[in-house]
Amino acid sequence: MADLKAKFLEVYAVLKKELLEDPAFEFSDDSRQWVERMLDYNVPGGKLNRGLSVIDSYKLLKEGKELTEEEIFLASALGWCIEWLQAYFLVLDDIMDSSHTRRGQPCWFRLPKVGLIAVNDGVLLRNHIPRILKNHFRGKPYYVDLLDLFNEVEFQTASGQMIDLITTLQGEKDLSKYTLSLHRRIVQYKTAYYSFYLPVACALLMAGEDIEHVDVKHILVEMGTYFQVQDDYLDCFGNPETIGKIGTDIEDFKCSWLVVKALEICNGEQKKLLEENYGKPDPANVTKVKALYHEIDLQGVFAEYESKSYTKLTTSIEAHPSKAVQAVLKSFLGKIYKRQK
Ligand code: GPP
Ligand code: MG
Ligand code: MG
Ligand code: MG
Repeated sequence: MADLKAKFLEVYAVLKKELLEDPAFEFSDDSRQWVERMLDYNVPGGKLNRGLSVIDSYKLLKEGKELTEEEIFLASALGWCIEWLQAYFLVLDDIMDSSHTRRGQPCWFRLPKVGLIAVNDGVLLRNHIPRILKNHFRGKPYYVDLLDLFNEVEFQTASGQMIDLITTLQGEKDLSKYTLSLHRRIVQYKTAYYSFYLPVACALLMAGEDIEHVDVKHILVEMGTYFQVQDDYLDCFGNPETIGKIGTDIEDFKCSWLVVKALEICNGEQKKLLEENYGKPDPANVTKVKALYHEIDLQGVFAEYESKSYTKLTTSIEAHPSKAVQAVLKSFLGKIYKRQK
């Protein structure tokens, strides 16, 4: 595994070098330095779970056959395309969420020399993906399907992000619309498709399998939903040192799983406290919301949700007809169950 990660990181260096020598643009020293710094700051510093999953999944689909160097390279390149997509989303998401830190460092747009140049950097990161695909997959029979897959998933994510944002609109701060079904809709689109379906779909395309035929979308979307519930939980209860970011969901009036559950449990008085304090930037308001979350034991509610989700997902996985696909899904679930970051 350590070996695989080292190889994966070597591929990053190759892809970066190609992008910095892209013949479609005449780089000056300044512009090349900017892009290099921007990539190093935003692309490789995460857990790399999504990217590594492509190689992992491809291997499992090949059922133990030794992968060639070329296969490892290509699966890694696809993995990096997902990491690029993630970097693009996060650079922009942090602006939209007014976040301060990411992966243990200031958000890119918070750097004094960067600011709103980060918006264009996001656009550049997004444009790097088809360039990587063109450089390495143009001759492959699944090239068009890959482009189509990335486009579809990006559209779904941006649409999910839109509903995440418009539900918090100022002047319409109304907690009564925050239900589990709204939450599910938001997280399915903003997180599950690109984080869970996309890596497996990439591996399936590379292995020459028909994505629709294999029927894994449903389980992966369920897993992605569980993953975003964890993200919502960690936003409030996680250790910022470990998760590398400071939560902003309460200040941002987000339709987080925590507030949805709190609304289900609260009595009238507690609901009033929530209405008065949720979605305000003042730390005093945030503290009151957090104290209420503790009072109603949301940690316990989450622990129960977590173990129930695990059982449900395991049952769905075991019902899948292919042992190889089961192995892919179990490996995924194993990586995120009870995660602390
Ligand atoms: C995660 O939401 C969702 C995304 C990163 C998708 C962003 C999509 C765009 C089109 C920009 P989040 O805000 O809860 O993530 P985090 O907690 O990591 O900030
Ligand atoms: Mg965010
Ligand atoms: Mg967000
Ligand atoms: Mg979050």
